[in-house]
Amino acid sequence: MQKLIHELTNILDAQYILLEDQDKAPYLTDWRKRFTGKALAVVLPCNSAEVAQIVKLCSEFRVAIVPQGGNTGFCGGATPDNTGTQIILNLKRMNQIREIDTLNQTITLEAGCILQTVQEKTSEHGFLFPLSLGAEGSCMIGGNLATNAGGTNVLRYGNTRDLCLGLEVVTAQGEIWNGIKGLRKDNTGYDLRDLFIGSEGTLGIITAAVMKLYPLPISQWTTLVGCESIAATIALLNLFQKRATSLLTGFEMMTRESLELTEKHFPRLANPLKGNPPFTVLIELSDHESEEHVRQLLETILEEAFENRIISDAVIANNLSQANAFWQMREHITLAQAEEGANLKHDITIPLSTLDSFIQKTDQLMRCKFPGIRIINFGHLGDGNLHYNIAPPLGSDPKQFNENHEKEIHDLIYSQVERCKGSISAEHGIGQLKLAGLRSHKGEVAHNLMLTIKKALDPHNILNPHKVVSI
Ligand code: FAD
Ligand code: 2HG
Ligand code: ZN
Repeated sequence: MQKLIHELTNILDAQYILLEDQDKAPYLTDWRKRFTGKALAVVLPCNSAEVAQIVKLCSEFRVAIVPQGGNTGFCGGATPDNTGTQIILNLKRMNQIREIDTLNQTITLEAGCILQTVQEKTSEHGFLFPLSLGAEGSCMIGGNLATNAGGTNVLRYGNTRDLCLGLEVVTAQGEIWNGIKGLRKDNTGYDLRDLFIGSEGTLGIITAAVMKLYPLPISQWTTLVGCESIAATIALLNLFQKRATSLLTGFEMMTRESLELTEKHFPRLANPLKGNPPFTVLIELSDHESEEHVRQLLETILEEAFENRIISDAVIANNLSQANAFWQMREHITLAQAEEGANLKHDITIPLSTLDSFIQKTDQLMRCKFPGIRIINFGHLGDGNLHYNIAPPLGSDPKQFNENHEKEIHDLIYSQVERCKGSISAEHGIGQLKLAGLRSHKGEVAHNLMLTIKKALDPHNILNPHKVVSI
């Protein structure tokens, strides 16, 4: 391995090859502190040519590479194993915006650009980059593409995949595939771009991308609404979809238990709705016409919802800071769970038509089998995406509880997901966390096709081995 390290110094300045334990430490543990690994080195290339040379070298030495962006992923995809033989290739130095094309409404940017920086830069040019998620201050575009991240704007603008027009990728052989094109139509054979998106660093290293931009809305209105049942939240969603159509840009659901936990750790973010109703929905409308137009529309729809007894309470944000506070309350549920201690996450999608049945049945089974557990259920209801997370009973030791019950809890919840024809990963991916469950969830045929693709593109298994699929 000394020879590999020596040859790396022919590619990168020594300061960008981290070898000391204290220098490597920040890259070795995931955001949730669920996985910790060891690494031979952490390398920090600054352009695609350097990435390609590193991959070529690692391929010759058969040394595995773990690509890493902001290290905010939830499935341990960016964490190496504990052999100390893998190299972490972090893309944070590749953070240049190459071009903003205002006529084509696209941005060409490098993988290490931080999402929030991209949002800010595009907004300075009068455009919206619609990808938005709680980790936007630290996650990177390459990581977003590699996980096909979702977030809070999916119901209007789609997942990261839907925002991407072109990619530049370093292959497992250390070649650079230049797919940097800003085309909205391109039917020239197999879709390589879509193959790399969502592949979590197992098929190639994304070094740059062309992403779509949209006009900035003139006005946005945010409201919090109380509902007594999940069926009512779905009826409300359908009402907004019908009346507001494409103006509906956010529809997030939070249960009473989720917001109780947020209030416990962040008292300033208590639910402003009286009595913290069983279900609180955060709704956002975005308009390109005028402030009056969207405000009136919102009020009309809420009136109809009150009349039809779909909602029991509503509060409309009066200003930007109140709207931000509503969003913070929503986004702090994850942070409150982290403060509370170890928990079990289930990032699932269920068709809206069976969501009510899923929640009723799963809640009932879970509470009966594990008395005292707290079901921290919230998520992007507009996409049928629940974060059906489980916090251990108050007073119990979270680590011990999870050790004793993790498998049983996952099995119970995922069996209900299968019953309802849902997905065991809506937006966070597979990584190492869900590797074992993928085969049975996808079925033999789909799983074998995935293995075939992995073997064909990465025959020496050097790109993020034992993540997503294991060959
Ligand atoms: P990392 O965590 O560094 O990596 C994730 C995976 O991508 C790994 O498998 C890694 O090997 C691979 N990878 C990274 N960069 C590259 C590259 N350039 N080329 C190839 N492979 C690469 N996710 C959502 O989908 N929706 C949410 O609403 C959401 N909210 C979140 C809120 C919080 C508070 C946190 C902490 C996380 C949240 N996430 C969410 C999860 C996470 O932010 C996303 O998965 C994000 O896309 C990961 O980006 P990253 O740069 O941190 O990637
Ligand atoms: C969100 O929607 C993220 O806030 C995190 O996807 C979900 O904490 C979670 O489980
Ligand atoms: Zn989410």
